[in-house]
Amino acid sequence: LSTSDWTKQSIYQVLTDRFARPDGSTSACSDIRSYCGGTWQGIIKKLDYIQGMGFTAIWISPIVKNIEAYTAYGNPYHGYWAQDIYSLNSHFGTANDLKQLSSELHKRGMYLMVDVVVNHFASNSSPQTVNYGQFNPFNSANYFHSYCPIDYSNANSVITCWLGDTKVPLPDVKTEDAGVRSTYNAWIKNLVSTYGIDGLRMDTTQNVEKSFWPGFSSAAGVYLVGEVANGDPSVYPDYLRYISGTLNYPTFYWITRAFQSTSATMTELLNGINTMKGQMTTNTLGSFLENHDQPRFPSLTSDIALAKNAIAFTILMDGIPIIYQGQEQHFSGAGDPNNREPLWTSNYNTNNDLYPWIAKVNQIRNQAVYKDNQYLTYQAWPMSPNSKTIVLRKGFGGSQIVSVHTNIGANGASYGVTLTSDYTGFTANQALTEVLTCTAVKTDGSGTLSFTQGPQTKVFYPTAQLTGSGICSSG
Ligand code: ABC
Repeated sequence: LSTSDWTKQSIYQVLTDRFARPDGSTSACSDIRSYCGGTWQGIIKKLDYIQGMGFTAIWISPIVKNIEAYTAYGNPYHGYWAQDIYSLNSHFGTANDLKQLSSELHKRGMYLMVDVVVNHFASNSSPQTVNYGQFNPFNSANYFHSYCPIDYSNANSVITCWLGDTKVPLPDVKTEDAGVRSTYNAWIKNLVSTYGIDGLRMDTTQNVEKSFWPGFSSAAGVYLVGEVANGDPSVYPDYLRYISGTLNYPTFYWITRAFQSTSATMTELLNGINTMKGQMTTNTLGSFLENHDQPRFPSLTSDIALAKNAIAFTILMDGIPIIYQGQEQHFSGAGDPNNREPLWTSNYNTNNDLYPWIAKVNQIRNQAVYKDNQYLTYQAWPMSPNSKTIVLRKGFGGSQIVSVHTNIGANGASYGVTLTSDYTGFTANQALTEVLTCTAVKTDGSGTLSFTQGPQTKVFYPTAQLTGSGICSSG
């Protein structure tokens, strides 16, 4: 699937071992640092749950065979500790299971993104005693940089030194070597076609030299979203010259800080978005509020109104929304591995606060994309009518979404907001729907929109554009 086709999608991040067991059992996992039993067959059985929230794609954990060892950090249930890239991780299923997952997704018009690691392999040993013979295909020390721990103040060290630590070192592959590159390129080409993979999430993008990516991308032939784990927006424009997209880490930090507390202001988020959009096209970035590496948002605040605002903002801003499994259940695990709760303990509840909320926000974004093929090319225009509120306009006049997000929290006092037509693009006496409550509203004779803002996000959209969508019962 091409980059422009991916910009239309909405992605649900699945941690394969923690999403669903194939037998549907929901008993607790006895060791959160070991395999808990989720598989590709488990995912297949729960695709309705994912699709019911309006997602059009899933991103799954790395699929290759990992080391079989109970290390100081447990087993590689997460999939990032490769040993043999030509075999699959049998804990997750067979080749046929993975092909079936891909074809079941495609039957639904959905897409498969696979997490891929090229930067390193893993070893349950000290860095000095790695047995390179266990790796396939890079089965000797010649294929790896010699050991050094990463010094983050040194750019070359970030690329050539080893991630992990002395308990579980991650031997760093010589991705600059021509032979290694051609092996990886042939491998990814084959992997993508064998399993019908539509996109790749590239692990540790910052830890591989940039010149690796163009050749790998063209061999893969699909959209790549690179994990640039960096809060500094200034590094992104250059990455986008080498790779089709990246995760939007800077905005992740800003959204988190804007919504994690009722005493925060919107200034950093507002300025950050304006800075980024001035430097790059942000539509191919992956927007997220949570992932399996960061403390979950509800570990910072239990206020569900703040979670709802932050999630809606993530979905409606520029870029491809990515929601990490468990967000819809308001899971609150903090650091790794506590942020990797098995989802089945929720019994896949669809009648809570957040599951239908995410569904509605995805649905209105999907509708806007469907109605106007220019919707995604419009770079969202943020505006802050007061320090507690950020408004986002996305879309050209006639089919724009204007969403209003606040951090006053569940117990905050309502207040009035007025948005003029030179910002919103709404016209005089235009019929709008606030789609999260299905409330009809109208602009005044000069196109101004006035409303009372409470703790929840509001999403305004032209009522005429809802016809046929089923949203707010428009038939
Ligand atoms: C295991 C244990 C942990 C233990 C650790 C030493 O070993 O579980 O409890 O603390 C996988 C597993 C992990 C496992 C690791 C290491 O492997 O999932 O459970 O941890 O064995 C990706 C994946 C991640 C994965 C790997 C490794 C990479 O998403 O799940 O981890 O394949 C770096 C990498 C990044 C990586 C991340 C975890 O570490 O670049 O690719 N994620 C700074 C650096 C970043 C660095 C980050 C985290 O610290 O710049 O490069 O990411 O340490 C902002 C700055 C950022 C800064 C942050 C902290 O602050 O702008 O630059 O990031 O303000």
